[in-house]
Amino acid sequence: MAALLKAVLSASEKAAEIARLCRDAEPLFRLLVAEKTGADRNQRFSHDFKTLADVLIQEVIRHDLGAKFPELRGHIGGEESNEFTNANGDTVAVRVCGTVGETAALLGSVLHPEREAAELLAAAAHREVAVGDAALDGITVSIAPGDVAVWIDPIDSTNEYIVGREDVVPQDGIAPSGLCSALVLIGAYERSSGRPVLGVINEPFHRRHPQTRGWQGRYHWGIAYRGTHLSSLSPPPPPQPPPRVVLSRAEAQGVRDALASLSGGHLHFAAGAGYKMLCVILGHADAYILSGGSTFAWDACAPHAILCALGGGVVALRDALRAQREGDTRTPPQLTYNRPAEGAVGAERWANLGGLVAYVHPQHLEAVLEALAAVPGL
Ligand code: 2IP
Ligand code: CA
Ligand code: CA
Repeated sequence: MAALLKAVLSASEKAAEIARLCRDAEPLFRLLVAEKTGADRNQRFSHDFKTLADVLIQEVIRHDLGAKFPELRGHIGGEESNEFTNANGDTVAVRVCGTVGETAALLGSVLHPEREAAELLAAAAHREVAVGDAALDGITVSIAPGDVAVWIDPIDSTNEYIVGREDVVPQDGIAPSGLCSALVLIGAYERSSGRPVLGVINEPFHRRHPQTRGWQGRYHWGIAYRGTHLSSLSPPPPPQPPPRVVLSRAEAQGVRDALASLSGGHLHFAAGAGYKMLCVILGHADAYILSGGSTFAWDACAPHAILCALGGGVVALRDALRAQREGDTRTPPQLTYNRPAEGAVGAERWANLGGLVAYVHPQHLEAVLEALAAVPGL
């Protein structure tokens, strides 16, 4: 009875289709290009449009999950607010309406005069997307929707999505940038404990079909719920030292240097917080380390659930280092997703302020923490 998993996978597939549509359908792509070239007159409009793609995807996921599981309504959060100011200065709350015509009219009021774009998006929002995945049939774990809440990042790595480079060559399986790092992330966490329990990562731009040249996506999932650990991915092979690490290009020099010594001088850099966690999930890297607070609950929840399903996890870097300095030898606590940061406002309430380490093997987490112990400022 993997009803929740099936619903989240279907929602992620629909989200991926909308993400591909916005790149492939001419009237929609024009708006993305307008964002890139930044022609003055279009700038505000295209910025709004870009946000609209994100907002609409989030609203579609929220709508579809809430329709299937009324217990989830009011417990589905995400990166985007659904409030939009159109070119006339009117505020519009973007949502999926009862009919495709109503949704098209609502989107039309945001995208005016781009009616065709509004109609394309509305049709995609109302399309039935079912996941025919035989691997799901044997899953018996049942997660009560009333016990969980959901975080959505409708498009992670928006910059790469807009720029849309397809020619970036992966190094050791890790693409340093490019469209493939744009991902849909949907994670569920237990309301009472805040622990991640179910995660889906959808890669809308996994590869071009060799013949048709159309985009082919793929998804990965994991469940770590009350002692049950299941994933679409095979368990990782035993750990091999030294850990291979992946970092943001924004990472500070002290952290880079310490990790370079740890990993034999070879660091990987990639765009997208979700993509870097995916690299760990897929075994292309052993750890993703971020020293700053530039990720949020919606970036980490879905990958974290998959990492837990594989025996790994995500911890707050600064808390883990502090515990280590105080001589605490226990495994550091995992990130949780149900409590906002005290005193913060807006998105910052949900920032992972203490940075993070994502890993599969606890031995690699230990090695990373040891390597970073003496970095000034951490
Ligand atoms: C971003 C995105 C960025 C990432 C940042 C996230 O989310 O994943 O790529 O920075 O932390 O918050 P970096 O690439 O340096 O890791 P979004 O694209 O959804 O804003
Ligand atoms: Ca993000
Ligand atoms: Ca995003």
